[in-house]
Amino acid sequence: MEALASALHAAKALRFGEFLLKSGLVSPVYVDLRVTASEPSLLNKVADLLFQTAEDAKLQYDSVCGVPYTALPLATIICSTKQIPMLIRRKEAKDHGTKRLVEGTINPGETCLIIEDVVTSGSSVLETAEVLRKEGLQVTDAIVLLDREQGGKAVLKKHGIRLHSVYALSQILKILEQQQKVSPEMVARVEKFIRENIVEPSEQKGLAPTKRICKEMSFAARAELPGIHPLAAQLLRIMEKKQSNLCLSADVTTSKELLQLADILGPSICILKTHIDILGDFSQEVVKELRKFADQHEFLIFEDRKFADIGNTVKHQYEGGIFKIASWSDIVNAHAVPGPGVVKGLKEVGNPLQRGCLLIGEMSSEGSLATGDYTKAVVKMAEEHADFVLGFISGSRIAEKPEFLHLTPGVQMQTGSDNLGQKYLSPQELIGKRHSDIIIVGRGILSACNQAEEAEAYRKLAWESYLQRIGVGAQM
Ligand code: S5P
Repeated sequence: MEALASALHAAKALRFGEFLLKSGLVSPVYVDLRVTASEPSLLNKVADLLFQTAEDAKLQYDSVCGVPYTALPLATIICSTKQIPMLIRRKEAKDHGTKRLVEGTINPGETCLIIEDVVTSGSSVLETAEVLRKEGLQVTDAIVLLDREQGGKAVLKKHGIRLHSVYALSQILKILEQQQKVSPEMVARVEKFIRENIVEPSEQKGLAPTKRICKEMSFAARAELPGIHPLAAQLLRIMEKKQSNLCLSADVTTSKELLQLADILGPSICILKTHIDILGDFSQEVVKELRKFADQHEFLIFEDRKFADIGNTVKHQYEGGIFKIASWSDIVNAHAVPGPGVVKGLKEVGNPLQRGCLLIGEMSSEGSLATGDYTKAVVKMAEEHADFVLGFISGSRIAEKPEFLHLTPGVQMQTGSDNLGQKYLSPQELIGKRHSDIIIVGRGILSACNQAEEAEAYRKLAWESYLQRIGVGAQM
């Protein structure tokens, strides 16, 4: 056990430092057993220990299935050396031929043992178990090399699977500390991280464990991410400083009202969103004044123009015309429906001016067509143009990368809808549960008798929901 721990550390299958996980968490430990594929003797040792663990637990099983992909070679070695039938789970069904999700001979009623490299939340083991169970197999036990002790065992237990691990993370830490490969300070950091990031079993019966990430990156930490768009970093710093993740949708039709809102509500907001083409008395003077308030009260301006044409046309719409949007608006947004040309066109104008763009991934209106694969394609487009796209308009977090900001409209304390299909959810739901970053509020504030007080109420609710989400707020 000690020798293998040391070999895993030497092979960099276990690393210590700062690692940005897919979830946005920064973890002090990173486990990547894929590297063992290039070290045959290590792979054999791992396979042997996995098998021994099953033997020690006196498990009875008819076949073995490795969770794809890292555990596939491990299952292969076990099955080959111990002469046990193997089943191979496909990640996706073949789109031609047999469309099987599991390859190998399936005898319904037989028991299949699952092999996995690392368990965190237990979701990968569960997914494989679910596929096997659908084929009529029994799944009662899983063997894992390393249990990160973040709640996966309890999640699996809830779904009728006993988890047996060769190592628990705390054990391996102790071994490496004794071998003086990891400092006591690092051990304490990892232990703290593990304690604070426990996944809880889902209340409902079903596949996915509740994605309850107790601690995720703060806005301040995200502002410092190496690849972040400078405007996103500026916005995140403003949010942290003003304790505001509120964007005011200033949907008014006169310049006077717009400037009054900017001045009076300015201190409560991080962004003021305009529909500049609904002003009946637009002039360049009003946007000049608006910029002054933006600088004075420290908020960004977001012209909600929703560009949706070919690159050459949007370039002109962004730069020229009467509005000259690029000259005064920090942020604009665009539909992805024309394809990447729309972003490329806007970028030609926006990038030299250090502007940024949000892509519309989802909409708050009833019957919106921006869903499913369309939304996924929007995320991909954003990733390919991250030098200009700083995030999304969406109903929830749609991209994993913490560099991207998520702004959500359709927000009121009183949930429901208007008579034209706008749907409203609460700030707590959107920030706390759907992991959006910024709420966009229009009529919820504009129709109040005291708009300043109402804006403050929305700011506080959204900010407290954020604090609670990152694990530093009071229970709400
Ligand atoms: O999906 C969307 C996208 C946007 S940008 N749904 C929206 O409502 N919006 C905008 O957010 C909309 O154009 C309006 O300016 C604001 C919502 O206003 P409210 O009065 O319904 O809060």
